[in-house]
Amino acid sequence: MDNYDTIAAVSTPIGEGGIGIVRISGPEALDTALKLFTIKGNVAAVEERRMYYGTVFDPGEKKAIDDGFMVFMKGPRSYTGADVVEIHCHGGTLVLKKTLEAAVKGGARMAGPGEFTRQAFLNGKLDLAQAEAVIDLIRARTEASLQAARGRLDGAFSRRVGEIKEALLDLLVNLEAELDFPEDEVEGLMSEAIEQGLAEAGGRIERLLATYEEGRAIKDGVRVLILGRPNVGKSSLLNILLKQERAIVTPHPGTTRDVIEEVINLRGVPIRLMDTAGLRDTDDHVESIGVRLARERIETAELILLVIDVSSGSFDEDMGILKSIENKKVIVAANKIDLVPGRLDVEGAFGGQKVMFISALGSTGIEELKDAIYEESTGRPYGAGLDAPPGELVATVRQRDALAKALEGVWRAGTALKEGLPREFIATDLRHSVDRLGEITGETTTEDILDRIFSGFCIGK
Ligand SMILES: Nc1nc2c(ncn2[C@@H]2O[C@H](COP(=O)(O)OP(=O)(O)O)[C@@H](O)[C@H]2O)c(=O)[nH]1
Ligand SMILES: [Mg+2]
Repeated sequence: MDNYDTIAAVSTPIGEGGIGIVRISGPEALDTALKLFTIKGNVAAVEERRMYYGTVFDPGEKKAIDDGFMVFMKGPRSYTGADVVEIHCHGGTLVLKKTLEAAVKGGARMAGPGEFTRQAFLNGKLDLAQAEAVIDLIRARTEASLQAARGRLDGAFSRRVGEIKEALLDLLVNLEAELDFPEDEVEGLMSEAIEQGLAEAGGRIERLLATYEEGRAIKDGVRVLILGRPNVGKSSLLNILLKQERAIVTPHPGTTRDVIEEVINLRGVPIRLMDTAGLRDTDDHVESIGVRLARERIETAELILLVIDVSSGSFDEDMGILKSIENKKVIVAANKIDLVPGRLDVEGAFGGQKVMFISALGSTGIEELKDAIYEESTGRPYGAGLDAPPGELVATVRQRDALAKALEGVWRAGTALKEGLPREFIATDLRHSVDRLGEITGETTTEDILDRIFSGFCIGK
């Protein structure tokens, strides 16, 4: 992939639409576009940021494909930072395919996944964390996800990382000054200041790292599995959380057989809810497949709502299920409290588990249950207020890992300082941390990392 290529792709989704757009970007963008687009009327020279009406045609066959508009955005004032032309035609699959082919005949190369955004990154229009946010914005399912992605795209998270990096660089400068003038009387004072600086920077990285669970939950959503014995009210709970009659509810055990999946917006977090067949040994062939499917989902679920029926008298079977999901995050949803007077000691029976009392039928305790799901999903109580604006939350594993490595470097530097190791050691550790922070925004990065990030994009982005 060469940043000086002129690339082209369909930037609107595949399928029928009122309008479809072919985007061309690179040094030859305008020349290429003019090979497949004739502007109507007398135009001496194409001005930037102006829509021109005209005909799209195939430069080989000289046959018209469609009519439409073209707009030229001269680099660096464009999305990619290079010259960009967008051709707006009708949003037909064949129209767009032929227009793209015409662009290729005109000299452009077909763009790879995310290559426009990659050009934008290479041309310094976006840093790497911002580039990652582009795809998050496109995929955002809830208002909170959108706000978070928008903030990251505006550079909120990158600025936060940049500030910490600057602080570490200052320390590094001080250290290096000291290396040049190793006079004893300055040393004591300097050490103290550096120690303080390290502790402060470490604390800032730690606080940022602590936002990961919430940032990730808001961005990617959380997979929540509803599990339990037959007839405890799993499907009723699904329906009430969805606010619609999605799963069939009957007094007969074994009603739900398939896994039913729906996404809800729970306090801003996209939650993928899965209702399952009740776990029990059964001779019914279809039901037993349902039970197997339910068990298979346990692996990938991030949170399990174990529904129990408080009116059932014995929790032995429920305890058995709980045992089989020992290593998972679990909320016990103690259902049907409308049927029992007073509070049962469910917490005692399920020692150590978070228990929420609800009535799916009476719609009691549902808001509290939602708060609990939010808290378990994000690691923070709902409504406690974010530590940082949504755009500053750590959102990807890549960002989290880089921060964790940067933190290690700061810790190592601190230890080296306390142990009186040579200043060079401390400087090396600090430089390591600075580089890891630089990776987040892409100042220090490799082709490999870029390939991995942009391969997750669609073609045309
Ligand atoms: N009294 C009462 N009945 C409930 C409650 N939740 C569910 N039920 C009833 O329990 C039966 C089984 O419910 P269902 O949701 O199909 O359970 P599932 O087999 O776990 O999916 C139905 O008759 C529901 O109306 C509740 O909170 N209180
Ligand atoms: Mg059911």
